[in-house]
Amino acid sequence: MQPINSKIVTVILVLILLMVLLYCYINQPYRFSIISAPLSELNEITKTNRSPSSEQKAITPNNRSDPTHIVTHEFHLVAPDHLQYQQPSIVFGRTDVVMVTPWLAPVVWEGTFNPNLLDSIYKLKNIRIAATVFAVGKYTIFLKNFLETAEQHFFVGFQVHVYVFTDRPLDVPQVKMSAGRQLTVRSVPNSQRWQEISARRMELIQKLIEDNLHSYADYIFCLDVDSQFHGRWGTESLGGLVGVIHPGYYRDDRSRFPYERRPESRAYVAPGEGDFYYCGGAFGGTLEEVHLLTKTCHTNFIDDAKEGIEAAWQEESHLNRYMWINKPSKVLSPEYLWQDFKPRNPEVHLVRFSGVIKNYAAIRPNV
Ligand code: UD2
Repeated sequence: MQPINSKIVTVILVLILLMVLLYCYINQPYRFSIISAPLSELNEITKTNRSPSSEQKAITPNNRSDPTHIVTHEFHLVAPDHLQYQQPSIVFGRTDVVMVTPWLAPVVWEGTFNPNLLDSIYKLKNIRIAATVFAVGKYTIFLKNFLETAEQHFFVGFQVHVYVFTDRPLDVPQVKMSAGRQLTVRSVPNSQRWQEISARRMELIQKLIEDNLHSYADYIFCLDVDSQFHGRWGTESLGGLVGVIHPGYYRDDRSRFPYERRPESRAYVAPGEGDFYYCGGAFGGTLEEVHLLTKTCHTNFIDDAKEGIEAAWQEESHLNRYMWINKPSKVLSPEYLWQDFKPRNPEVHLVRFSGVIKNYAAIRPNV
């Protein structure tokens, strides 16, 4: 009888050990993300999982005090407990616009999100936003308005680092910035062709991310300087890869989109293809996604140039080709880049950011 008893005890002990191991495995933080996320997301997990602020410690879910339990992954949205806000509905809401793409990315319109809720969620993550803006040659005249209105509307209350790329650093205006916000000026050469200035942005943004940003920002937005903010642009715009629908074409059939139509170009989009026409003047997302986008568009632009081809709308054409294949995980409606010369359409309840009216002949180095 004795050996049988000890065998039973051993089996029971092994079973208990297995159950403990299973329990630990199930409760391991990030288990699902780490196993299933692609490499770029893994980088993000590590990078954004830095020590929490005192605010984070205080409101960590389930009152856990161990900072390793704070999940900062983009797709894990933790709201502070006891936050009061209007009850959401899945049967009432805007009916005049489409709020989701066929690949189930949200399309952001005024009235489709709760700004306070989103800000509360992202405050816990202690996020940092980088923004790039190019002001080469006479385009420095747009900087003051751009920077001043960004202070009033762009990620207010969050850590923001604006990078101004210019060939005229002395012309960058002094703009008073709130706590947690800063501006860096980077020198770039001028060019005799506006097409080159516009297109070179992809390469310089790629380099900025590689050289400087990895430990300083979580998200980046790349914006045209001849623009101004009028309304909130904030946490509702965050996503992996973020595209902005161009205000000029969103009611048109795709056959009218000004995609690059020559098959020889790497920016080519064939007839009957393409989802939306996206702006070159505003795009963004996580550092990893924007790095891949800018690197791909820059490489394709250079390879086209070697074969004597320049896409119809330079980097904007390459960006449109890229986003046809690599679907944005969030799409911003034309509220996020309107044009001042265009009367507001009824579905646009709020213009948040818009291109100012400009005299191309007076400000570009070539026509
Ligand atoms: C559209 C796009 C722009 C770009 C361009 C095609 C929008 C609203 N705008 O604008 O992003 O894709 O088509 O190339 O989607 N710049 C200078 N100095 C110059 C010329 C350009 O700094 O001499 C910079 C500046 O940041 C400017 C940007 O390049 O905002 C784009 O140039 P643009 O505004 O002249 O191009 P535009 O209006 O045709």
